Amino acid sequence: MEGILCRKQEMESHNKKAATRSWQNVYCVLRKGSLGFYKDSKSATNGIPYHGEVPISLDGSVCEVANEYKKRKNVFKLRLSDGKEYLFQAKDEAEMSSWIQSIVSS
Ligand code: I3P
Repeated sequence: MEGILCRKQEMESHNKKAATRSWQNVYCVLRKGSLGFYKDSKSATNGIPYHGEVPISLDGSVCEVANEYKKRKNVFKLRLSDGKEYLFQAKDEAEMSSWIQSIVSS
């Protein structure tokens, strides 16, 4: 699965808040067990990562609706085993659900 999501990093590790906290549109590519970030679909095709970011491993991650986040709609949370935490905003509820389902089962 792939597509544009708006992303905010909340945590850098278990006890450390992320330094860069703004929302950014990123083109997300989900492949077996990993999620890669790109500026757009063309960069994804060319394999040029967003700000040089290495795709994140989804092993041991938790992905669920971010019910506690009230500022935006259709936001889900991804918590990695290393403590990194991201919020992602999808364009609607259906898109949010398919991302969550795909991430959970990847
Ligand atoms: C952040 C930006 C985010 C905001 C975050 C700010 O500032 O305004 O939108 O998160 O608040 O730090 P900057 O663009 O200067 O990095 P929310 O949209 O969730 O409020 P936070 O530090 O309280 O997470």
